[in-house]
Amino acid sequence: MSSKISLTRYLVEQQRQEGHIPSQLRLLLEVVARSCKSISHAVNKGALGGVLGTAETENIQGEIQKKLDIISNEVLIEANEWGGHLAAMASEEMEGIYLVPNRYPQGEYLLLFDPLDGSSNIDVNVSIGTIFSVLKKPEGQPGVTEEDFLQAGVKQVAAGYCIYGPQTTLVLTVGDGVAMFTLDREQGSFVLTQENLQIPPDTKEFAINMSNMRHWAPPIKRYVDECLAGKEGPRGKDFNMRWIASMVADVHRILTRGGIFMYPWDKREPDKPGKLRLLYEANPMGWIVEQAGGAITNGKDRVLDIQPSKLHERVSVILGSKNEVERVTRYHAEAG
Ligand code: AHM
Ligand code: MG
Repeated sequence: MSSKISLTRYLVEQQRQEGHIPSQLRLLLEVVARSCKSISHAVNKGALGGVLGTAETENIQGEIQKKLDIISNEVLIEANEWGGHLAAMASEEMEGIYLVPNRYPQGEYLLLFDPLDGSSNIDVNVSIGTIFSVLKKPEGQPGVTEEDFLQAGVKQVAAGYCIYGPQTTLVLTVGDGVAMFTLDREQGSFVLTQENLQIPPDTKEFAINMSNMRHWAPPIKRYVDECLAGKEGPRGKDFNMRWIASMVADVHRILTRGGIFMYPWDKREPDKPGKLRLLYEANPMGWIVEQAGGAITNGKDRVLDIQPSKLHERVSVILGSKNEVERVTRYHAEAG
């Protein structure tokens, strides 16, 4: 790339040329990016910033919160509440929705986020990230309710994640392909490093937590068994396996070089559809993957078509290289 294009310039040009980024949305995305920069600084400081370890609290899902989970949540709320671009926010770390206080102007967007995904990797210096999704507040009535957030993934107007790894990288879609920005620490700005990311339709790499194998449903077991059988098996090729246990990092790898990621339903918690959250994790990641030519299903249906019935709804996730996702989905159909 001859001249550096900052995130700000990219968004301004998108707004000008394509017209699909209204100015409130542009401001929103800039503020989210700025929040990610702050979170990145906190993550980088680690033990020196006193940010590692566990807080004394549990979130709504009954999970013990890490200090950085709480810090990241606060950073996103404080940065976004006053700009006039939002009506309300919802977070994996908060039980109910967060209304923009009356003292600030109300905007027309809703922001949803998993402030720090991959909590189990925080203290061990492995990549973690922030995932976000933007919806339009339904028109017609004043005020915002939880109902307003219960929109299918196809209704998203922007989605992205920021990965805090060896580099801090922001990946974004507004429905016109996927762009990647790398944080230039000296300049303090995100710089466009790749446009039009594409996930190859075929792959030889899968990502799943294999320790849960004995709990899986037969179609997942069948798919993974066939991968493990390698060249001698029905697939006729060897597969590699990777599991980082941060969805952002596992999906980022797939966006970079293809692959399939699965966190399927399993028998450990038979009444829950899966572990990952539909609104904060599956929908934004799913839209990014689709925008890059990949696919996402819950084994049966396209995840982005699911009508959510509650804020913290969970879902089974199979995403990545299109032909592999279709194969796993077909195995579910064949199993009846
Ligand atoms: P979190 O949002 O509490 O961090 O949980 C979600 C994470 C995903 O990033 C990752 O794919 C999964 O949980 C890892 O789960 P496991 O520890 O069961 O392998
Ligand atoms: Mg998460």
